[in-house]
Amino acid sequence: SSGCPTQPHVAFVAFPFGTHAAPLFALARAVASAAPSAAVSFLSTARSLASLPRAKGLRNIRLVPVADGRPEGAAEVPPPGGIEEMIGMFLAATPGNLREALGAAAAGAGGIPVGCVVSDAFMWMAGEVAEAAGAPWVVLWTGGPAGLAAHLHTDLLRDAIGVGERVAMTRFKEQLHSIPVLSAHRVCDLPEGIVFGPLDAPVSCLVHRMGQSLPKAAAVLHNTFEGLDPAIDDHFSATFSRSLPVGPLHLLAPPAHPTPDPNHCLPWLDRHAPATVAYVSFGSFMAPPPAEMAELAEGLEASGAAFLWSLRDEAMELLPPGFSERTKGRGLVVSWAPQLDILRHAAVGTIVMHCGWNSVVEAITAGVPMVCRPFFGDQRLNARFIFQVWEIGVGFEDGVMTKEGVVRALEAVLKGEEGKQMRVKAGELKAMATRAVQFGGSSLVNFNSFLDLV
Ligand code: U2F
Repeated sequence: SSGCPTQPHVAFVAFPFGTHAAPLFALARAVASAAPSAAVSFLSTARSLASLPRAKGLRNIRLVPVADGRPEGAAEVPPPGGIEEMIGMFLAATPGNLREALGAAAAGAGGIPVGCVVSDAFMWMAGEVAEAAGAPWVVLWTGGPAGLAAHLHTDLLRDAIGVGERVAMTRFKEQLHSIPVLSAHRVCDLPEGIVFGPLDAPVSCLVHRMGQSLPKAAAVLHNTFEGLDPAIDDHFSATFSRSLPVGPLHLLAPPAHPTPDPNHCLPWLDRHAPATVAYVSFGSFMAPPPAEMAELAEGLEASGAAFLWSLRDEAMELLPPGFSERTKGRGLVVSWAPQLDILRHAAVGTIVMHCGWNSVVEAITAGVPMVCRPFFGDQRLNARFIFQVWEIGVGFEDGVMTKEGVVRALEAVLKGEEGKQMRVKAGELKAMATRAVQFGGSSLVNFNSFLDLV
């Protein structure tokens, strides 16, 4: 109709905790560069926006702060309840803060109203805000596909298994037959907050509500690629209006700048033979409990393998006394590492990890076998895919790291016949992932469908 603005305006709404905003920002950058005439607004809290890499060279992307729900002036000191309390305060401020930020986004874009809202899947309330504004709602799920399946079917799982520690414990080893796409998985693999753990915690309620809301979204995007798990692909296609795997996002929208390497990890790797180094990383905010840290350190030492360990500063003091001196030369411990570049380096033979989905996708696309020590959320489900279904990694007996377990795992992936097989299989998945983002590949085709939609 006359007076209707022709310039499209897409607003991205992040879940501003952990690494959630990063893959959504990669998607926003991809939209901004594929559609230079579109206005793109990226909404997150000021703290989260500050942690993002700059989208240099993209003039059509604007960062829009969302109120974090904390009292004025409290911004710099973390509350006593830590991240959980911050999440609680942020959620309490929704959806008002989102509505306000969408208004600010429209004003910032010269009055062009937001025509489409793309949110992190956690932000189900963005769907209601979008609906009220008459805009379609699209979501990005950043975790592993199995985790999404579990959240979609929380009610069914609760009926089939029962809830509470005792019920769940007695059925821990049972396979999840009630959800056919998860039949290789077990009750104990489920994220906490579904049948065991804090069912009423804010994040548990959030993801439960998310599972109920996602079928209403115009499309659900995933940071994965078609063919990685065909049964789950089909299940999501049947469940969602549109199910669009567009990953690996780090290949679809590569970082705009080379990642800095202040700790000189890459030159260090250059000095090692192909596929000999164990890279150790538990993601952005996870450190194993102190006793297990010590076991891991002893295992790395006893294995004789070269290792590169990304370990947050606060956790350094948990290393056994004299560890650094004794492993000097074959071990490098740094507080942050350019993980993508490291995984792609020929010297890296394995990653010892928590199975956070971003790292899993990064390791798959580098063809690197994994040693899995999952902790929470979707991580145990991801791990079972890795060592049981895709056979590109190993886990630990009883799920915890011991010195002997670490030695055995490294031996298997770095030196054994088993490790060679894993490398071959990981290489096949790597090829599949690479094809998906090339011309005519499924992720690129899906990304273009998404562009049409927004
Ligand atoms: C949560 O996972 P995390 O954010 O803890 O872990 P990852 O998904 O593995 O993402 C970590 C990212 O940080 C990068 C790494 C990944 O992109 O390359 N990184 C790095 O560059 N250098 C380092 O030294 C260490 C990490 C959650 F805990 C999981 O359960 C979810 O699956 C995940 C996705 O929703 O989010």
